[in-house]
Order: sequence, then structure tokens, then C-alpha cells
Amino acid sequence: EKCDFGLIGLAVMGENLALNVESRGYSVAVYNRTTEKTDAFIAGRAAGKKFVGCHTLEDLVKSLKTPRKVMMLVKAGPAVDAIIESLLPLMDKGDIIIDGGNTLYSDTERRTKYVEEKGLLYSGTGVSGGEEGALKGPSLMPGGSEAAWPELKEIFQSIAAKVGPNDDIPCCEWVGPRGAGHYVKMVHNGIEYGDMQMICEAYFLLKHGIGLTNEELYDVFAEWNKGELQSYLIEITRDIFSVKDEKTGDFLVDKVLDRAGAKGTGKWMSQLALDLGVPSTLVTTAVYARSLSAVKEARVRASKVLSGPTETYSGDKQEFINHVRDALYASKIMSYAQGFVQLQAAAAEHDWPLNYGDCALLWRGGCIIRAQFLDRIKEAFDADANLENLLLAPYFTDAVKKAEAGWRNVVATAATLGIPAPAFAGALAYYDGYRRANLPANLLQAQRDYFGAHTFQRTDEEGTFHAEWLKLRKEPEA
Ligand code: NBP
Repeated sequence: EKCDFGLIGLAVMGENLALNVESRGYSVAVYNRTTEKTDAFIAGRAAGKKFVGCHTLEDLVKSLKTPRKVMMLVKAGPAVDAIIESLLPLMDKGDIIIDGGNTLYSDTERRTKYVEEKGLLYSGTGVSGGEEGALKGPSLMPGGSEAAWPELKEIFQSIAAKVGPNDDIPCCEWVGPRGAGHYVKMVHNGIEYGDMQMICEAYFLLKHGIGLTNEELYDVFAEWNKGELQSYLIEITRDIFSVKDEKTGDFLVDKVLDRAGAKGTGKWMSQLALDLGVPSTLVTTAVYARSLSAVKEARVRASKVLSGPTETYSGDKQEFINHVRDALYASKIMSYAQGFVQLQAAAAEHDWPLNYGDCALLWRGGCIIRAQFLDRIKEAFDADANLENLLLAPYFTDAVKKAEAGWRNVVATAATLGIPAPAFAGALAYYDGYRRANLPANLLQAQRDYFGAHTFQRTDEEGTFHAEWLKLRKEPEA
């Protein structure tokens, strides 16, 4: 009896995803480069289940039903190319190779074309939700060869997280051709960066602005999790404020070093936004905030030299807490608006017919950014598939309007108190820029034309113009 599904790479993600697939009634053949891991898995977590352990890729391919479905969950990069090269001669026309890793979308664009040229099908599938998601129900963002989707749909939708009133809507839909699935996964990760940074700013303002204790922070986040901010990240943040260090009995969060790392998907999104010329300022701010956190020793030295205010907020505490909530919600809306604008620009550039409502739905469960708020985004794109910016959907226009006063107070207060809130402030700057019919770029174009004859366009006439600014200017006083 041949297996329904093949999996390569038995690290945390691969093992858990394989167990998930098997738990839905499928038989799974598994292979790992280091053979001992395969044997340990088969003897351990896979014991008594419908698994076949394979020591070679030949064995793996031979043990699968056709069309074969082989999913790689290995370290992104050259390992994926190497495995594809090994698989190609072993597989037949119509067989499917899937990459479930955090691959840069352009690699998936290239690999899809390459594998299709060889007569096989390829799917770059974003997998989100970490190890627990992989085991119990991830968010899956499949892209690649369209002909692969009907073959993958049943297994993928059965293992994916489920949402909706009856918990029956899978967080897995076909995303689009070639690298589209991995691009959507990358934007998801970038949005995750923004969400986390904004929550951290809220925490810092509440801690240093009005001196909330961890117990009080717990209550604030518990309260926020009942409203429009309800989400996995708010929930785990709440939990964190309750955890005591087993060694010292103090709050563990206060023992954690304030130096953050990154694996690179946020940076990719930011770099690609620059390439596309779209302002995804929040993911960029979040990446830079991590960079600044990373120079801990330099910050400790600077803290002894550089001046800044030391006072705390003198207004009403509860009112300030509400304002911080408003700032968080409004900034979050800006971040998602930017993410979808970037997706739209990428879709136009790469000719991917993306369904943005579905993208929001895929993130509704299973993954780190899962939140109720994504239902509103889905509704906005269902109502208008070509919505040019989320901010223009009536629900969000109105939500921002309600949050605006508090948000402005928080950004102003952060500046006055000297508490860094780059995402809140940057989000507000984006909002104020986007909502203005006029920006100071008229002066910018004048400067460019003055020093470099870069020409300019006029508000009152069609065409391209250049002025002799130097000749026309008022003579400066000597
Ligand atoms: P890793 O990213 O740590 O990769 C380890 C696996 O890759 C092992 O099975 C290893 O085999 C295999 N491998 C390597 Br490394 N080089 C190989 C090669 N040249 N040929 C064959 N196999 C090779 O595993 P992970 O953390 O489970 O993540 C898997 C993928 O899923 C990654 O792309 C990751 O970015 C992505 N992802 C991870 C998470 C998460 O929460 N960890 C979430 C979402 C997505 P070996 O045992 O022989 O060394």
C-alpha cells in the first residue's frame, strides 16, 4: 500500500506537519538527510501510526501514490535547490514538489518555472503558526503551479486551522501562481513584526509613562483582548505579564534582556517595499527598532551621556490607557493597510491575480497574527475587490476617526516624555500624509529642478517644465 503524502525534513516543522497530515487519515512517507532522525521519529512520535520511514529519496518517491506529493520542510536556500535536483530524475510528469519553508518568493518564482519545464508541478506554500500550528492546524498559503492545487486541496485544507462560526472554514486557499504564496507569507511575517513592535510600544508607554506594574499591565491587556484588539499576540502578551521566574520569583519579563534578533523575513518585506516604491513604513520601523535594541552596550553607554525628559504623565491614568489602546488599534490599521498596498503592488508587478479577502482569511487562524480584526479586512475586500487602501473602507475610516484623538495624544505624549514610540508616530505620519491632497513635494520638485534640472509638472497645465531658478530668484543680500 503506497502512501498519500511524502515529507522531507524532520526538524520541528516537518515532524509536526507530518503528524498533522497523518492525524487526518492520510499515510505519510518521511525522509530526513540525517538518517538517525528518521529512525528516531519512526520509533518515537510516529510509532503505531501510518508512517513509512525512508532512508533515501528513491525510497521516498517509490513509496508514494501518483501523482506524488512531496513536501520539503528544510532550511530555506540552497538545500531546497539541491533536493529538487535529486527529486527531478526520480519523479514523473504531474508529480508535485512542495516547498513549505520560509523561502524568498523570487526563488519560488524561479523554481516553479524550472520544475514546470521538466514536466512536474511545483508549489511554494507559506506555512505559518510555528511548531504548534504545524501540528494542530497551520495557516497555509499555497502558490505555484495552478494544476497542483486540485491535487493538494483536500490534504492541505484538512490539516489547516479552521475558523468561522462552525469552525469549518479552512485557513488555506489557493493564493496565486509561482511565488505568490511565499510573498503573502512574507507580508504576513512583516505584519507580525509591526504588530509585535506596536504592542511593545504600548507596553513601554504604560510602564514608563504612567508607571503600571506587571499586574496592572496584565489587567489592561486582558481587557484589550475582549475588544477590537482581540488577537493571539495581545493574549500571549497578557499571559507574559503573569509569569514569574522560577529561580528568583520575580516577573520573568523583567529578567529578559532587551535585545531582539530577527531571521530576515521582515527585512525582505521592507527591501521589496523599497524596490516597489510603496511606503511600508511600519515593517521597516519594526526592523530598525530591533536593530536599535541589538546595540545594548552602546545604548547603556549613551544612557549615561545623552539628555532627555524624566517626568511621567500627569493626566488621568485610565484615560491614558484608553488612548494607548486607540493608538495601538489605529497604528495596526495603518500597518495592515500598508501590507495590502504592498501586496497589490507586487501582484501588479508579477501578474498574480491575488484575492485580498482570501489573504485576510488565511491569516484568520493558525498563525501568529490571527485576530478577529481580519474578518473586517475580509469584509472590506469582499465588498470591494479593488479597494485601493484599507483606510478607505467605511469600517476602517470610521475606526480611525474614533481612535484619532487618543492616538495623537499618545504620540505627542511620547515625544514630550521622551519615550520612543516609532511605530505609533510613523503610523500617524503615514496617516497624515495619506489623507492630505497636498504634500510639500512641490518644494522638493523645485529643489530637484533647481540643482539638477530634473524638471517638474504643474498643477495648472499639462506637460514637463523646467525653470531657470537661479536667474529668476531674488538676489540674496551680500
Ligand atoms: P530548519 O530550518 O532548522 O531546517 C532543518 C531541516 O533541514 C533538517 O531536517 C535538516 O536535515 C534539513 N536540511 C538542511 Br539544514 N540542509 C539540507 C540539505 N542540504 N538537504 C536535505 N535536508 C537538509 O527546520 P525548521 O525550523 O523545522 O523549519 C523548516 C522550514 O520551515 C524553514 O524554511 C523555516 O524557515 C520554515 N518555518 C519555520 C517555522 C518555525 O517556527 N520553526 C515557522 C514557519 C516556517 P538534517 O537533520 O540532516 O540536518
